[in-house]
Amino acid sequence: MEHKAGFVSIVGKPNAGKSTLMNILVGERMSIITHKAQTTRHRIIGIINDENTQIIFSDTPGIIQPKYGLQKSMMSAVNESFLDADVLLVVTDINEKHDEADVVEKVKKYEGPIAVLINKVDQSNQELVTQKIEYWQKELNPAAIIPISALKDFNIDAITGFIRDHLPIHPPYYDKEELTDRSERFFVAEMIREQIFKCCEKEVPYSSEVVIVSFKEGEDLHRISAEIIVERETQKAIIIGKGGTMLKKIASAARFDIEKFLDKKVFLEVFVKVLDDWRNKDNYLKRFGYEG
Ligand code: GDP
Ligand code: K
Ligand code: MG
Repeated sequence: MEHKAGFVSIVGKPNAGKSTLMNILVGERMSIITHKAQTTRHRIIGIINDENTQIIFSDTPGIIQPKYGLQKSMMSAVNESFLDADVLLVVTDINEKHDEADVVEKVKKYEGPIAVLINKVDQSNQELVTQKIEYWQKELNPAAIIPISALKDFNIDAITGFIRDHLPIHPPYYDKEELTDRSERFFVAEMIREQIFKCCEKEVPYSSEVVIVSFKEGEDLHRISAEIIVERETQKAIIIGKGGTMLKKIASAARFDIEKFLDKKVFLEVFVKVLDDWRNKDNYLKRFGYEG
């Protein structure tokens, strides 16, 4: 049997369930997931392998109209992910109230096989499923429309089946032991960022970035030092909290996840720093790994 390999992009609106899907497909907690929109900022790849196949998934930020520099960079990550995709997965929330003309417009430019995944069917009914299938058939006429629940692990095999059917014959692109192209540092930073999303309200998570300042691997313990970057002093005060309680909460929850992820005891220090308006400054965006 010839080896198949290829790139699969996961796109769709914010909160459709792209990161949840990516994680269940890859079987690792790789992309950060929260109920807030715009949590995923970078393009993240996750890889699954078996003897004759290698599927390389890209999770992407949700499709929106960009308003500031960071969002522009996020949208170029989405555009970029279309280019090398062999298969495109368009994730849509079955209970999405807004029309998805922006999604349709973007994905229409893609010429390869598309599967529309109607997600969160656990929160819906057959009638609505039928209605949504008709909508997507009319708007996009994709190669497949698959009702799924990423959260409840429903119909996920149908997705991998679709991908296998459409994957080109190609040798593996990555070492078969590799799960992702991202470093441990990246995931550690993401786990801290996830806790900021969970613990803080409104603008604060969106204005925050996490930088790993040092990562020292020890025999029994990893020593990790991180900085949370915010845009204003007021945000810094919120993240630190009264008597440092908020920062303690963020750091200890993050440490719990990081220890599980690294399978190692971790000593985690977290500092908070203000960089005025960093989301609109190219030099900072570059430094934090957002390409223009
Ligand atoms: P993304 O912005 O598209 O990456 O969406 P996320 O994966 O971050 O998920 C957004 C929210 O939807 C989270 O609260 C998820 O737990 C939830 N979610 C994702 N998939 C499902 C699903 O199949 N069913 C239900 N009920 N909730 C889901
Ligand atoms: K989200
Ligand atoms: Mg996401």
